[in-house]
Amino acid sequence: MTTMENPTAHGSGNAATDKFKSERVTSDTSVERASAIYKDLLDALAGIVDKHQVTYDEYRVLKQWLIDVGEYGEWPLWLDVFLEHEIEKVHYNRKGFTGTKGSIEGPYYVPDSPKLPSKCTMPMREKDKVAPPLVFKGQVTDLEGNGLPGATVELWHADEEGFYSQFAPGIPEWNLRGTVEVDENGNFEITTLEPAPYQIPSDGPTGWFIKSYGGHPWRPAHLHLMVKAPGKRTITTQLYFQGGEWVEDDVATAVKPELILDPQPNADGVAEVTYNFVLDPE
Ligand code: MBD
Ligand code: FE
Repeated sequence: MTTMENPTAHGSGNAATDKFKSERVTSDTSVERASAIYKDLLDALAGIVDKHQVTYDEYRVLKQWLIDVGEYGEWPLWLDVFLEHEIEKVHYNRKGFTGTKGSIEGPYYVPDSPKLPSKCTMPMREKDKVAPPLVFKGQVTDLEGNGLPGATVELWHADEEGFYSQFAPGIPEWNLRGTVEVDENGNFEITTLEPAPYQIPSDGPTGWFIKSYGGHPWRPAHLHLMVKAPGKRTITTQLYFQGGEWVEDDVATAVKPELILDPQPNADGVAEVTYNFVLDPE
């Protein structure tokens, strides 16, 4: 593979930025609330400069890095890795959810993935099948345990090399993405692949940032999910794998103990796991 074909920070970052720009972004924040938030933001920045006696050289390096993040299109990546987990915590705490735990969406969700029946195999290439197959099944219910027949389970995840379709070149548009329509009892059974741990692109400003504080760029292997049902609150979450690398040390701080799967071989010797999604009322 040549460098051109590699999903560089520039390529995947710009794809994530373009995707975000195509979404409608508004908030009904009041002027009073905006004023309070901006004041605290500026106070926090001033406090850091004062606490660490930040120099002019350091200030210029910061300015250059901020410009670079924009030019590489990496703001969706940087923000989702370092800030979204805190936003997600506030979101679910404020709304008092008691159903399945959420986790961050990350930069690589694409809406309107092709519909798949309740028992299905995710779209994948022959070459993806070097990864071990995974049977992922369960039921979508309300808080009382009643199956929700109108629910959908949107699933998206990286391939065996850690690449997401539509954000790395040369992958079919909807590879490892789908919207699964549950059956009349809210059940689904999806055959997919066990994803590999994910490395944040390290050849761009987010990667330089991580290196410069002596961190690592890894996320544990994960499945992304968005579960919806009429009249219910949508859950955006991720599922991880027991004992997997980086589960205890996710660069994006997005693992919760309730979201860790422990698949076991089924009668065919294929790793299988059941996970039920419980949705709060709207
Ligand atoms: C990912 O796959 C991801 O899930 C997050 C949160 C950030 C970067 C890449
Ligand atoms: Fe991801």
